[in-house]
Amino acid sequence: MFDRLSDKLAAVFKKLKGRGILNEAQVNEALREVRLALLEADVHYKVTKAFIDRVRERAVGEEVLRSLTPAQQVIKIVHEELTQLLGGESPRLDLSGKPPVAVMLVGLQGSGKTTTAAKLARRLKSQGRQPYLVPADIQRPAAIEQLERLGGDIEVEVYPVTPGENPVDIAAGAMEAAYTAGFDTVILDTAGRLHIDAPLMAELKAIKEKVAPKEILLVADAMTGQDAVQVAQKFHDLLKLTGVILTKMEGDARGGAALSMREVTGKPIKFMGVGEKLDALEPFHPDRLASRILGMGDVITLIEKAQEAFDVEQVQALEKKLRRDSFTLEDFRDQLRQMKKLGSIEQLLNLIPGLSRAKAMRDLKPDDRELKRVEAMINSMTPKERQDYQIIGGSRRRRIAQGSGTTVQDVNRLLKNFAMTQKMIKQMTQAGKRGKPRFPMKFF
Ligand SMILES: Nc1nc2c(ncn2[C@@H]2O[C@H](COP(=O)(O)OP(=O)(O)OP(=O)(O)O)[C@@H](O)[C@H]2O)c(=O)[nH]1
Ligand SMILES: [Mg+2]
Repeated sequence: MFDRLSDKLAAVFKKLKGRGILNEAQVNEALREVRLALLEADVHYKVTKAFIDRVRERAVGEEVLRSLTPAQQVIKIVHEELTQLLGGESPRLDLSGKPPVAVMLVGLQGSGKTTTAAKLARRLKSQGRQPYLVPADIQRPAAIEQLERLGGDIEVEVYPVTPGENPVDIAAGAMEAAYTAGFDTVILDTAGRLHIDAPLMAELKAIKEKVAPKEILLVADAMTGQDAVQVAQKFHDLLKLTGVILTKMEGDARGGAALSMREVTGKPIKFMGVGEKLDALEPFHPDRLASRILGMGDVITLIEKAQEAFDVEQVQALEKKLRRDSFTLEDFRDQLRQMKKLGSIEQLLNLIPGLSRAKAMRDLKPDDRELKRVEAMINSMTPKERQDYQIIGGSRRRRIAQGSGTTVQDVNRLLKNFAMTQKMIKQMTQAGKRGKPRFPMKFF
């Protein structure tokens, strides 16, 4: 995400840091380079200019230049202003009021509305709400099926459209149905067009008037840069948006859309889509994204991801086992499963400060096939073997290999790795007992 912009800014600040004491001309020179980097990332030129002016005003002050760490101060100011530019506070969805509350998703064709509707439903469901998905899109024959399939994947009910129903009737009918069935959040997926046109807008307006959605969110493709901002402006003029969801942020979106959106439209970005899978939706946190852009990493998101993936009780149980020195192959398998849930290592590396620039590390993708093989081998063991791997001799190894479709060498390797892990854990927990900070065992 925003790799080029990050690289450019890193280079500017590296030069700045190398200088020690700074004068005004040097700060101005650095800001000129920051300006170019932003323009190249497709940030709106007016937004860029206003941003640089704000940073300059603060950065060339006496206090900064005469401080002992002027470069650090300048970076801090850029971080703060970037956070402001991205919207300052982390926005929330407003779902207050008498249920069912409607959330309406609008946007151009292919921007990700239907996928985002399902992602949002999944998220709200995990927060204890009862979402209801509504396909208010009869433009594409397959649109309804697509939402039904996605709803099936996340076990969220989808409003059954009666053939011939128009989108306004669908929206109204769905609100009724939600009320009767006790769903508290109605997520309306609407039709997209290649361009904003009058019939599309009239249809969306009619839906809005009919169901009075609490949130009207524009779903915009971050890859389209400035166009996304223009589109937002137009939708806002006609519909009065309450916020924006930027999709496809994980790719090589240059950043222009995210960085210009708030300043140009005045509307907050509430979420960002970071992949095609239904769990790839992140709340938009301006300060964290600013940190990521400046290569400072995003530790908070990392911790949240870990907490989501790791079952706290399971971790506590595991910790107890480690203390008692009884970490078995079964626990090892559980750990592997949790690792799989955590997502790709590549994604995680980007969140760790200092590591985000270590490009080489990004090739370190976890090999899903290898994880599966290991799991298969452990599954092929008897409970007794899993409790005590030392009893696994030659003939047992052959049986396990056969049962799991692997080779004896694979089994040998697994047992060797496991023995090493066990030893490592022992050292770690002993260090812990002596009062040294313990290594976060979740990540071995
Ligand atoms: N990489 C990536 N792909 C996404 C993201 N969100 C959506 N997509 C993909 O974008 C494509 C279009 O998504 P849809 O949800 O069908 O878009 P839509 O706005 O409903 O499209 P129409 O209904 O035709 O207007 C699909 O292939 C999605 O998988 C995202 O955050 N990242
Ligand atoms: Mg759609």
